[in-house]
Amino acid sequence: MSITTLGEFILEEQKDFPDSSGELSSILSSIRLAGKIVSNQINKAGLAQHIMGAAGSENIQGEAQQKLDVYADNQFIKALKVRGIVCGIASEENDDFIAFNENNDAKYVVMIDPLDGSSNIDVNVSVGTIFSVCKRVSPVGSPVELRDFLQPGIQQVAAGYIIFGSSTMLVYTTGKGVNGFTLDPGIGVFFLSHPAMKTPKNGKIYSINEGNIKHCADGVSEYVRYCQSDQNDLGKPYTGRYIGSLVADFHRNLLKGGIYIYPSTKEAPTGKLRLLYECSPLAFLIEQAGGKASNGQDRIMEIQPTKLHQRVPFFIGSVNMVDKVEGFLDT
Ligand code: P6P
Repeated sequence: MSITTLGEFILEEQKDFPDSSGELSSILSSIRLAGKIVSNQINKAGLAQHIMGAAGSENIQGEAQQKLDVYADNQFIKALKVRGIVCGIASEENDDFIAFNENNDAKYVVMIDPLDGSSNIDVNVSVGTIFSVCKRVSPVGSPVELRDFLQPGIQQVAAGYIIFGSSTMLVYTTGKGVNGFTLDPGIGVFFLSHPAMKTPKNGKIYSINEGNIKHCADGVSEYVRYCQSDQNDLGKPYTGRYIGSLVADFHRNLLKGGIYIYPSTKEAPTGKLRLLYECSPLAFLIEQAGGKASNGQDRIMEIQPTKLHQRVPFFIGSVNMVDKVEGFLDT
């Protein structure tokens, strides 16, 4: 089997891009670079935390130690800005979008959650980066505008995630299927390890924070009871798996089949997860892998964003499982 690196794969795929100037490839390469840098830091987080002084103190080089999610945010912003190919970024870590005024001639914008689930780092649980790429809608040559970011998921030209787990993997799509690359930390290269990823139409894993069950729509609790009963399509209870880290739950369900649910709750009436840089990119990926993503009734990819950090209820995974829970919500 040929050993394909992420770099070779990006170049190969670039031949089919409508914009063959290589800008999209350069964006993906920037994300690859920042991903390696962040992976390196995460893998020694425990060391930093417990041996090189707790976050907030000075590290051994005498630098102020940054929290890893701020650190990750800075790395992705730097990597995307320096190549002049992105005119602005919307990040979970920043209230407003960041305009790269020196890149007004660039055609793309990036939406990113630089380190989702970062509170899990202290307990050594997998975390992840989620990213989405769109072409700007404002005139090239002018400063980036809010409307460049408020685009529905169907306008994405690329989307993906990096999972920092037992290994670091980068999984992405440009609309021609989903491919996964695993980092060999010894040589700092991502290798194609999961070509043409497809998610099973059915699964037996459901991921939801069951502590919210009493505070969400009846259809959701009815679906959870269906999963836990012997009267479901499996004839036995599904497996409940909820890591509390979206990228980790999503990645496992993508590979094995399953559903992840973050519904609207009393605490989070419009859901907890963000449309632009969590739900839309993962929806692009799951649809490309043969799955489905909705807010319980509408396709995530067709929701028109109105705010940068807009939250939506999120049902994503195996198509038959999303259909099933939508049926319970419909009643
Ligand atoms: P809860 C992490 O904060 C996150 O955004 C996702 O990664 C995760 O799935 C979810 O929130 C966990 O939220 O309310 O169940 O703790």
